[in-house]
Amino acid sequence: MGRRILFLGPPGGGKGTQAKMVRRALGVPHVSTGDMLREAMASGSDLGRQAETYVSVGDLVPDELVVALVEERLAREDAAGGYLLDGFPRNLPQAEALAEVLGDEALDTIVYLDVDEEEIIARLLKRAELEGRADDNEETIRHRLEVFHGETEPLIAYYGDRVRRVDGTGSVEDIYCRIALELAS
Ligand code: B4P
Repeated sequence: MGRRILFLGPPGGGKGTQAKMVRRALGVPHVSTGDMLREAMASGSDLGRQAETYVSVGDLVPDELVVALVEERLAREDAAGGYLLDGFPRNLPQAEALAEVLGDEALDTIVYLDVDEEEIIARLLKRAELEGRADDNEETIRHRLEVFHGETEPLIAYYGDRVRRVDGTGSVEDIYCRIALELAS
């Protein structure tokens, strides 16, 4: 079994950006619940329609939908040799569900990308201009940050000493080097 890594961090923390770089280096699949939900929304599937009402206002999509999505994805053959989870688990019930399905060995390293709120808001407003993502407006960004503090941040304590805190500010390349060092140690 290869590496089983989780990227944890605030919205706009750069999880997606860095996960794509690490995936290339390690050759494990990048499992992003945000990307999977956006694909479902773009396809207009039942799941997509259900997810849209939550994502568009910055709320988390109900656990049972996301857990089923991830469970199905991790059961595929390409995940047998490890994976890089991005954006899941995002709260304690999701972390407990993952542990129930795959056991305590579901994750070996948790990379926490640390970025302050001012920088996050600036990044996401810039992405709103470039990509026009529906959930990147100032009101929704503030709500996503509240959800992050209330629901996702407690995972840092839950995972304890498996968490490697990485400074998520600076150039994309510098951050990648910091992550690579943590993953090598
Ligand atoms: P996600 O897709 O996970 O979105 P995110 O948290 O905003 O993005 P990320 O941290 O990956 O940032 P990125 O690299 O793109 O989730 C979207 C929504 O889906 C959630 O709000 C929720 O509704 C739903 N959802 C997802 N997972 C769920 C779950 N498990 N349970 C329930 N609901 C779930 O970077 C952000 C921007 O910063 C980019 O524009 C990038 O170019 C820029 N950037 C990155 N690194 C930079 C750097 N070093 N310097 C400057 N800019 C940088």
